[in-house]
Amino acid sequence: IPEATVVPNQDAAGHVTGRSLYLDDLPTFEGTLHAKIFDSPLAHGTVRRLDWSRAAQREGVVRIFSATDIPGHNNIGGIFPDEPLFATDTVTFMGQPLLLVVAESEELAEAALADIEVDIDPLPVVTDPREAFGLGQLLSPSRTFQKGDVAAAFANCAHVFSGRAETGGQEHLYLETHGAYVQPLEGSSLRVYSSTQGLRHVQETVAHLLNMGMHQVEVDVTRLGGGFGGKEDQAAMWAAMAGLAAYHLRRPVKCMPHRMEDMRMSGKRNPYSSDYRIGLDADHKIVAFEATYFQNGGAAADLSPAILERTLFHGTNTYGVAHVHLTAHSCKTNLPPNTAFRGFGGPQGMFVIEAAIDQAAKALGISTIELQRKNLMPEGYEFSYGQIVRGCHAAECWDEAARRFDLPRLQSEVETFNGANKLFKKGLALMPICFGISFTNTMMNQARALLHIYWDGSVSLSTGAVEMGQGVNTKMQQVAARSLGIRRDRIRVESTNTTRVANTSPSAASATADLNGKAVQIACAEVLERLTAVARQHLAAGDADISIGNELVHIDGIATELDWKTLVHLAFAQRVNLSAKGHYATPEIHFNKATGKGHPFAYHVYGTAITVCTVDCLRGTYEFDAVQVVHDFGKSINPLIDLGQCEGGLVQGIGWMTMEEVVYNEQGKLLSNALSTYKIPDIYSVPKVLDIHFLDAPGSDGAILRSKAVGEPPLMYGIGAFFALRNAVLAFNKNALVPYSAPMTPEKVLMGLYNPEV
Ligand code: LUZ
Ligand code: MOS
Repeated sequence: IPEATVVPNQDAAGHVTGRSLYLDDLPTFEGTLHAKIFDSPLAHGTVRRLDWSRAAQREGVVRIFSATDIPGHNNIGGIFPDEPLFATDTVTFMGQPLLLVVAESEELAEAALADIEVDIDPLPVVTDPREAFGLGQLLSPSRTFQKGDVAAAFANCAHVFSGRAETGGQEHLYLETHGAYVQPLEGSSLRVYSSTQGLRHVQETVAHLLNMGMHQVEVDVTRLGGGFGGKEDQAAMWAAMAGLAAYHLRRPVKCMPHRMEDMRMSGKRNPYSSDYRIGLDADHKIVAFEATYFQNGGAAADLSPAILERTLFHGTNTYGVAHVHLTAHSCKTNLPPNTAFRGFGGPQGMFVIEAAIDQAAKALGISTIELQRKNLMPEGYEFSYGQIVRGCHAAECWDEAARRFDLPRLQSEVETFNGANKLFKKGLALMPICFGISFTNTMMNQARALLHIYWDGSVSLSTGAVEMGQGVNTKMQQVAARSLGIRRDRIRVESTNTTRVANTSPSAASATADLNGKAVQIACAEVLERLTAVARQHLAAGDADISIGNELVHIDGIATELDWKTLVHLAFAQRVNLSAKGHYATPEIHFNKATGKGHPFAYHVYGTAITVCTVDCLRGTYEFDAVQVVHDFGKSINPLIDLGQCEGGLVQGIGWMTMEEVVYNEQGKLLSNALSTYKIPDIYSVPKVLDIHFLDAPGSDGAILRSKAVGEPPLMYGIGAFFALRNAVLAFNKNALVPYSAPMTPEKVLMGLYNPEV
């Protein structure tokens, strides 16, 4: 990254000095109470008796709330109203809230939980999606995407292979847990400080719970200590809890879980179990692909129906396939409702076709890499959902990666190493990605920005974007500074607040900088038009071209002495409006849910990763030697932030594919319920070499300043880690039985190495 292009994240200094404010750092209001949730100890059952009389008598306990205290709707569900805030007659997952204890301190609230008595008659617990499907337990109608005629195509294929692929859940493990802090305002209104990606859902949930209009609930977010999708929908519960108590008690209430409570009560990435069939012609072109996905949705819909749809959108990843038939079932199980997680069902879908291609290649005795490359989709390819690919960089990323990182040399190094070593084996795999940018629900692709220029020339900027460590505030500041032609430090990016920017879509789908950035551009352009009119008149510039750059007004590109601050003074003196609101809605996108056809994405993001790993064949442990990537950032406006997103995403993807194992027992109890039993990548487990090359590419009109969305796509490079490990195992034991079942933990590697025994 050339130094000239480095714009530091405006949060960097605050983060490293500990001065950045998170939810729990907000100054405490006088009279604040603390709320703790009493949650179900069983995953499924009928509530016979719930007795909190002893707990209510305890010192410091102010009140205990249950479903009967809700004046409005006992619902926190987003897409469907199928999820109660408090369970009443039936509990459907372990960790489901039953009561809320509110006390003078967190410790006192926590102590009172032990005095609550509950009797639950157990009902059968289902944790497996296929079993749930067999019982007809679906969260939403099943969905199908198709094009061509797979049945006929399979009949004519030279080679057909079928199999099963599975991916596990993933704990978000944002550094900052969930939480909300609610302050009663005058009348019955509330201000909600929330750690949420989705302010609108929080606002609506609290309002409807309390039978109020959304105008009586203000939501404010300064920043999150990470979200990763976990706070797209599920932050609403914590706000609803604190909101209910604050509403009744007219005192400020804070509700924040400890890490283990957060892990127990919140949903995770949806695990999937899928069946596939792949058909190739004699030339090894993939002609037909068919898949059935069983999504483990947990006990309520949450975002699972939308996640299910994105699985279908990405079912063929980067590959051109003439005949496609994909069916997906969202299965209802007795687990906490699973939810959005970086990639939003896309990674789960992509893993399946990668498994199918790998199986086909190995059965045919050809290289998986050859088969992948041969089938990369070309420009003009039509996806199963009807969108025609424009600006395709699939093959370009692949070929640039192969050339730049010398793929033949890497391959021969792996072979040489494996020939020379008995107890250590290396594996190599390529992972091409293609990720669609836009919310698949077209309605959500809108955003707004509010711009105030104060008369001293300083600027206040509000958008619907939530800063969660991804650097979006820095990007918003950059966009405004470029648009107005002024220094970045003149611009303050405000907290995200529903009274300044209403009806926000969640900061999600990698689209936050695009949507909000374009709204910023529109707001800036409006004020700029008024300011340049003032400048034109003041400088008697006639119809010459007026612009502002480097804080000075330019006439036909030549700087004048009129500076930004003076210009703003002049405009204010003339009573010119120095504020503007920008509204942006992504043009041209559409999608018909009934036919499964349309043009849902503004554009796609491409890239290819080459992963090399080394497996210790006595112990099953492994290391990643290198992940080398060519990624399509378009014309990055902030290469440093984008590089960080790419590195973080791919490491998170490697974690999902290798060491992160979400384990529930048959009773639906989360066993991987703490950082001692759930392992995420750390500085020791990241690849020794992480080399990310920026493809020289034009970006897209749909992207902010042609700088492509970067949040989610890199996560899917992690899928390469699974296949690299699997290849290393096969290098040790060519007959090893290693199912396409992620995560590939050291235990699974070890079992693969010696099954069957060598
Ligand atoms: N959230 C959502 C998302 O509501 N719709 C989407 O399409 C999406 N995609 C990725 C991540 N979150
Ligand atoms: Mo997300 S999975 O973009 O909240």
